[in-house]
Amino acid sequence: DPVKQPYRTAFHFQPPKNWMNDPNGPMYYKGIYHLFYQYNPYSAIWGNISWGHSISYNLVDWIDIELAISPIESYDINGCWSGSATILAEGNPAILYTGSDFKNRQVQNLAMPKNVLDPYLREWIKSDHNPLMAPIGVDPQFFRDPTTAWQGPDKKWRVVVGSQINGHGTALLYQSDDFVKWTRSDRPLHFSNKTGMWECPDFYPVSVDGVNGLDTSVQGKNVKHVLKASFNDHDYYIIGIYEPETDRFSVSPDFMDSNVQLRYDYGIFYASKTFYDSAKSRRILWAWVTEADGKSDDVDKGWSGLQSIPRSILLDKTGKQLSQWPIEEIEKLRAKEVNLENKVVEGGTTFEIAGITSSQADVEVSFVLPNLHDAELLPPGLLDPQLLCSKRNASTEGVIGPFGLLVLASKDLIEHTAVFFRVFKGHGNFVVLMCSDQSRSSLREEVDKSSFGAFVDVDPTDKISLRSLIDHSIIESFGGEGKTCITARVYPKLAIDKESRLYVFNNGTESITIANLSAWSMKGAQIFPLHKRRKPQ
Ligand code: DQQ
Repeated sequence: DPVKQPYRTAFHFQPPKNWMNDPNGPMYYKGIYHLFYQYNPYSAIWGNISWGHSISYNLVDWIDIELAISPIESYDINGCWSGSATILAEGNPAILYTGSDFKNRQVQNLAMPKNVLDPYLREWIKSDHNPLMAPIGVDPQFFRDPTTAWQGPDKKWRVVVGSQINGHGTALLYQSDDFVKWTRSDRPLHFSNKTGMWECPDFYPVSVDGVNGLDTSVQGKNVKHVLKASFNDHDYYIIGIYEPETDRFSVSPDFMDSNVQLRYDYGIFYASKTFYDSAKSRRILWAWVTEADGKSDDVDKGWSGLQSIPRSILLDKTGKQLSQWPIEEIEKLRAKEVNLENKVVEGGTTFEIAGITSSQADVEVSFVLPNLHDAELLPPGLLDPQLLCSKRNASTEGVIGPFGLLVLASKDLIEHTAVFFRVFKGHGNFVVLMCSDQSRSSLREEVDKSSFGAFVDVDPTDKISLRSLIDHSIIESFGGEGKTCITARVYPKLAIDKESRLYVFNNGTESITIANLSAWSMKGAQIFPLHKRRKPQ
């Protein structure tokens, strides 16, 4: 009932009810996409962690099927925690996951499909050899989340397990000939004394000059490698060169090295995982998007947690960062469209984009800016973009901006979330700030309304683009064609369903021009358990 469940999403993946966290073991197998996820089958709070399982032909519509892995063995009785799938050399999938064992120690386990001919992969058999990796010489509380494995030129499998050594983030490296007997390398793949424990590491190649994603074992000249780790509530990544002969991974800058921390997303986005989609030669990123509402509200609404829209991920042309874009399949949900072209938005004005279902929408807009010579100076001492976004929020007048969208807005704008840009003069260059300002997103008090922000590495004398996917209680925004992404959760009281509106605003003194704006109503994806599928007509 949409009236009782104003925050349930229409095209973001969520199970029918209960708690969900990390995406696990995403893969493409025999024409079907699989998504597993950390799931509590009994309630809307974390616990009894099992692997939920959903399958899809298009990454948009999902059939939720039976649990794939449940905590019933001595080596996973306290939870079947995160892990990854690997397609083995003969084409069969295998899952490595963390078990919290009968003594609450973290161990790594293997599960294989009962029947590799079943494209749904409904039943999974845990290996008789479990646990395959025990926390010997590592703290048993900090030993989890195996990656997808890759093969070196010596045909040995390698896998990384997240850990901490002396309190610092570590990617432990294991090797195996047969995927069952694993030996830890003396040297971890990577270590950083500037962070704590690394959860859900991910390690994969990206192409330096191509437009395709790469399978996890690809190595070579035109390839760089990405290491992602989840810590401090965020997913950070570094880019480097991996030598499979020596298993050395060299990076510059390292995690926390420079004042620009690379993150997949500067909003709410955690414990992410990528996989290689061999059907479309792309690498796809999934992440858990938590609630920003009180725990008791989660229990009342009966569910907690979303998955992001799957994103195609590539090395950006600069080679210095990644860029992300919602998978093209999501565009099949676009329905009614409204368009604008070459529209001047004068300073201090706001206008509505009417005619679409604004609570469930996809908006793409590109802005052309005026001469930037009067742009404000980057305020000294305010170099942290998130802080800058909360100190100079959407209602703080500027020169070039703030300009952008007001989404999930009530008629009188009492409630709205502002997704916007501001352009500053830096040291000999212009600096583009992107913000998602939730401070006025809801009249409800208990909601976390922190602002998010990050810089966008684009030239503002060119166009600046923004895309926002709006789905009732989530706004995923992509600035500069996916160079900077910000995901927010919001819980409006007034701006729900048909009461929700979309506006463009410019709170700078200078006019800006909308080169193009397209906004679409989005149809709902079909996300159902198997027994609730609609019969074909
Ligand atoms: N969630 C899992 C762990 C992982 C954490 C447990 C990250 O395996 O480290 O549900 O959100």
